[in-house]
Amino acid sequence: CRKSPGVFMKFYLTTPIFYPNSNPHIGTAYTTIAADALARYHRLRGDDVFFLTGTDENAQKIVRTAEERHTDPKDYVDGVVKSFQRLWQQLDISYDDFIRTTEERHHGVVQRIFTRLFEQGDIYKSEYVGWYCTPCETFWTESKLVDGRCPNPDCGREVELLKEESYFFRLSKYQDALLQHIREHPEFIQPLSRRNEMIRFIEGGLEDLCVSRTTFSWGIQVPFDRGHVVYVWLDALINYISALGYPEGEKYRHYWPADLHLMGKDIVRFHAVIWPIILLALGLPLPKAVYGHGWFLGKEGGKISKSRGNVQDAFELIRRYGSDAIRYFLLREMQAGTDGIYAEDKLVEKINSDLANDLGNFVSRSLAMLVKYRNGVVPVPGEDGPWEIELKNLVTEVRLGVEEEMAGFNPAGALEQIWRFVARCNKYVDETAPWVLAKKAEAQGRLDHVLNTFAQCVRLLAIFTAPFMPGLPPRIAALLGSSEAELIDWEGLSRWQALKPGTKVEKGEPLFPRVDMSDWVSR
Ligand code: ME8
Repeated sequence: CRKSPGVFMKFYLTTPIFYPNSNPHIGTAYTTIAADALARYHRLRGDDVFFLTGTDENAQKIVRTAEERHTDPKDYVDGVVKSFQRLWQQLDISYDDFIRTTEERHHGVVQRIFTRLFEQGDIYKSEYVGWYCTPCETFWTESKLVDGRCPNPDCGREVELLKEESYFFRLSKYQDALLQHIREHPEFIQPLSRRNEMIRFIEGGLEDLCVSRTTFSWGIQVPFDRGHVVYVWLDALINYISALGYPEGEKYRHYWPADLHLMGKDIVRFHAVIWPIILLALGLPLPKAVYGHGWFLGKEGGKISKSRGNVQDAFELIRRYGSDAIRYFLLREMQAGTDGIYAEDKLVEKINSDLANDLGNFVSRSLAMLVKYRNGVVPVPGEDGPWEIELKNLVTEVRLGVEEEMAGFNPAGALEQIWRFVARCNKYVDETAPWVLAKKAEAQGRLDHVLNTFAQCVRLLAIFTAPFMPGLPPRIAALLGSSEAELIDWEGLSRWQALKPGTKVEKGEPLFPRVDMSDWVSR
C-alpha cells in the first residue's frame, strides 16, 4: 500500500470473524486493535477505507456449547455477539461493518457460491471417512494425527471419527495456479516466514476438502441437498465478499479485492490456500495481502486462549487502565514475525515508562512551562538553532519510518519510530532548560522560540499517535485550544507552525497517571 503523497486510494481490510462460542479476550482483541490502527492511519491519510469485522456463528462448537448450557444456539450467540460489540466499542474500534454469518445477507451468497461451484464441477459428492477436531473445526487424515489427537500444536485435543456422505471441493485442481500466484506476488502472504510455510504446505500436495456435514443441522443448508450443511470454514471465508454485497453490490464492485486480511498465524492456511482457491474457481481477483501475526503468549509460554484458562477479562482491564493504554501495550508488544508476551505486570511497566514518563511527562512538562512563563499563550517563534533543526529533521525521518512500517502492516515498528521522537522531545526540554532561560532578561526571545517549539511538538505527537490511541487527539486538542478535526491531519506533520502564535494552551491533567506498582502487586 505504498503511495506518493496526495494520492488517495481505497483500502479494504478485514479481521477474522471470531467464533462467538465464548467471550472475547485480550488475544482476540489484538487483531482487531491492529486492524483498527491500520484503518485509522489510512483514513488519516485521506484514503477511502472499509474496515470489516464480525462473528463466525455456524460452527459445530457453537452447537456443542449451547447444548452444554441447555440453550438455543441462536440465543446463545446473540448474547456473546453483544459482548464482542461492547468490547469493540470500549476499545474504540472504528469498523465500518460487522457481519454475522447467521444473517440472511450472508446465507444467500454462500448458497449461491456453493451451487455455482457444484454446477461447474469443482464441488462433487462422495463420502468422508476421517477425523474431525471440533474445537479447531478442522478435518484431519489419520496420518496427520499426533498420538491419535489433533496435531494443531495449540490444541492437541481429542478428535472424532467421521464417516458421512459429504461434498468435496477440488482444491487439488487449483494447486498449480495458486502456487504460481504466490510466486508472482511476493506480497500476497506476509510475513516471509508464513509465505515459506505456505509454499511448503502447498508443494506437499493439496487434498480435496470436505465441505459439507450431515450430522447436525445448525449452519447454512446446501440449497440442492437439504440434509447437508456447508462446512463452517467455506461459509466463513465468504464473509469477506458477502458483507460487500457480492456479486452485484456497489461496495463489492468498489472495494474488492481486499487490500489486507489480517489474522493470527493459526489461520493463515485457510486464508492463503482455501480462500484464494474459492476465488480462483469463481474467477475473482485474489486479496492483495494475507498477513499472519504472532500470538500473545502468557508468561508461562502457552497461547492466551479461553481453553487454556489463562485469559484476563478484557472489560476489567479497560476499566483499570483505559483503552488507549491497552491498545498501546498490545500494539507495541507484538513485533513483526514473532509472538508477544502478555502479562499484567508488563502492561503496568509499559504504562509507567512509555506513557506516563515519556509521552505524558513531555506533554505536561512542556505545557506547564508555557502556562508558567507565558500565561499559556503560544509565543511568536524566533530563529532555529541546531536542536530545533535536529528535531525537525527527525520529524521527517520518523514520518517516513512510520509510513514504511504501516505499509508493512507493522504497528509495533511504527510506534518504535514515534517513540524516537518522544525521546528527542524530552531531551530537547533538558537541553534548552527553559527554567534557566526564564531567569535571564536577554534570553526571553530564545525562551519564546523554545516554548513555541514545545507546543508544535505536542501537536505533532497528537497526530503521530492518533491511529494507535484514538482517545488522545481530543484530549490533546482540548489542551491546545483546538479541535480534533483542526489538529489531526497527517499532512500537518510537514507544517511546523500549524499551531498559531497567540493560541491559548492549558496544562490539564496528566494524560496517563502512573500506576502504583505496590497497589498492583497487592491486588
Ligand atoms: O479462527 N494472540 O476464530 P477464532 C493473538 N472463526 N491473536 C489471537 C490470540 C492470541 N493469543 N487468540 C486469538 C477463527 N487470536 C475463525 C476465523 S475467518 C474467516 C474465521 C486471534 O475466534 C487471531 O487473529 O478462533 C486468531 O487468528 C483469531 O483470534 C482466531 O479467532
